[in-house]
Order: sequence, then structure tokens, then C-alpha cells
Amino acid sequence: MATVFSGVQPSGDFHLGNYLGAFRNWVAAQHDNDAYFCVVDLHALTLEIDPAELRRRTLESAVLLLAVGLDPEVVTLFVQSHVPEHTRLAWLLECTASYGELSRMTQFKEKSAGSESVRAGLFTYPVLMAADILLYQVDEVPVGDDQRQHLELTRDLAIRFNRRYGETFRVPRASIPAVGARVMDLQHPESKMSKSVDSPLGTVRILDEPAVIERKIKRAVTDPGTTVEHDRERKPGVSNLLELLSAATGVPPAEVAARYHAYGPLKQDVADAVVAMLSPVRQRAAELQSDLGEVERILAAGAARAHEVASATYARAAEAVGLLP
Ligand code: AQP
Repeated sequence: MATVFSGVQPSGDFHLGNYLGAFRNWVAAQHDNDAYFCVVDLHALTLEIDPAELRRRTLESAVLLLAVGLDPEVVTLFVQSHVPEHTRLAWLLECTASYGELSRMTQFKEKSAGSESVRAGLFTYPVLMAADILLYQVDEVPVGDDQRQHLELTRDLAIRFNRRYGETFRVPRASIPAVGARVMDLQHPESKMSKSVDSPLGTVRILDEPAVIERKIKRAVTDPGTTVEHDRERKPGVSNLLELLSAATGVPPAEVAARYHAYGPLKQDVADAVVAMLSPVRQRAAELQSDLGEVERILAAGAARAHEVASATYARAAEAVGLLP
């Protein structure tokens, strides 16, 4: 059995990109692997967030992960800050990473661009993410394409630490889906769909009502001309729609493209497929919302299980660098 880990920030409302790039692959991986999934609340502090909002969103994130189909009987579902070894290991890894390599992280450059005051935590965020993963001696990390560079850093840090202090961490690999790895904003198809970017019409939320999903998809920006082709460079808007339909139906994007000769019918089919895919999640989320006490119990049990593994790895790493037991 492989060990699988992934996390999600409670920094906003989850969207179709999170679902196709990550969540549904987590659900697919849960039965054949030893799987850990985490709401990474500490990462949300790297940008401005209201404390009450953070508390609410953390619990809602857990609700959503259960609603998409994670089974708490088989996966370990927990909140990052409930397992203190994440920040403890992050320090050991900060002393393994270099300033230069963190400066090259494109997400840091994007998220800090134009800000007068950038939090130090935003800069060291990828190191905390490496700690999240390495604590669980992970084989595979199912993520969207935007996390590829952070995963490379995680691997580099594990290899460097092992070389410097002796074999301590398993070196993980990224598992990135063939379709749905980079869902683009419906209004700005040159940018990824993102929860921290204000693009209400461009972002399909997992919990949007069916009529809202349909309206957003029908208003999606398409490209000059009328031909339906899968070509990300020349036709980013149409290609995004084709990829959505491909991800929802399992048919490759080029094959989907061959079935359409106009944008209207394509948009209608994308809307229908996305609504059909997300409706059961919305219904389940509503049921879970009515018993948040049960969700809190699931998270407490998950944190206890995660802590057992995390504390053993941390103790090994701390001893390896020379800290007294
Ligand atoms: N547009 C996307 N397409 C495919 N996958 C995506 N993911 C995020 N956006 C897309 C994947 O979702 C998982 C959880 O991501 P996250 O919320 O922890 O952070 P993120 O990658 O930074 O996602 P966002 O939506 O852009 O959030 P903000 O705006 O808060 O930073 C990850 O596996 C990610 O790859």
C-alpha cells in the first residue's frame, strides 16, 4: 500500500479547479492507499484572513471534503494546526532550504506582486508544505499542476536532509491528473481558476446552485472565430470548456471537440455535465452542515491518528540534526 498525502487551504470557497485537480483524485485514491488529507489552516495565515472567517472556513472545508466522498473510516482527515509537528518540522526544513530557492517560487512571486507588506510566512510557505508531506513518509501527493514546483522543492529538501543527516524521509512524487490539472478562469482563461482572485463569473464554486453554474458557463469567454478546437495557445477559452467536458465524461478533449461545430451546444453540454457532477456533493454538504459536532469528532480522531505518525517522524528528524531527546 502506498502512502498518499494532500492538503487544501481554507482560504475561500472551493471551486471546480479544486474538485477536478485535487478532490476527486483524493476520493479515487482513498481505498487502495494509506491516505492522509489535511485542511492546512496555518497556510491560510500567509494572507489576510479574518479570525472568525478562518474558523468557519476550516470547518466548512472539512464538510466539503466529506461531501465529495472522503470516507473517515478509511482516510485520516485532520486539521494541520491540530498536529504541532508540522510547524516543528518546518523549522528544521527552513534550516535546510536556501533563500535563493524560495525566491524562485512562482506562487510567491504571483501572490506577493504589488503588495506593500508581504508576510514572511508567504515566503516560507513552501517549506511548511514540505513538512506537511514529509512527516507522513509519503509516496504520492495528488495535486493540481500549480503545485508542481512546490513538490519539486519538497523532494529537493528531503534528498538534501537525508544526505546531510542520514536517511530520514521518504522522497515523495507528485501525482497530477491527465485532465483537470489546470482549470482556467471562465472569464480570464489565461489564468487558473483560483479562490483568492475576485472573479465571481469566472469561478464555478462547488456549492453553486445549478442555475448559477449554468449561467456562469454560458457566459464563459470564448475565442475569436467559431470553430471548436482544442488548442490552448490559440483558443484558451474553448479549450478550457472542452477540458471541463473531457474531465466530466472521461472522453479526451480532441475527441470531444470533434463533436461540436458551434459554441452554444458545447456550453450547454458542459453546463449539464458540471451540474450533474456537482449536485450530489451539494446535497451531501447540506446534510453534513446540520451535524457539525460529528464533523468535529471526525477531525479530532483524524488528528490523533496523524499525530502518531507525525511525532515518530519528527523525533527521528530532531535526533538526526542533533537535538536532545
Ligand atoms: N485551477 C485549478 N485547477 C486544477 N487544480 C487546482 N487546484 C487549485 N486550483 C486549481 C488544486 O487544488 C488543491 C488545493 O489547493 P489550495 O486551495 O490549497 O491552494 P491553491 O493551489 O493555491 O488553490 P487556489 O484556489 O488558487 O487557492 P488560493 O487562491 O487560496 O491560493 C491543490 O492540489 C491545487 O493544485
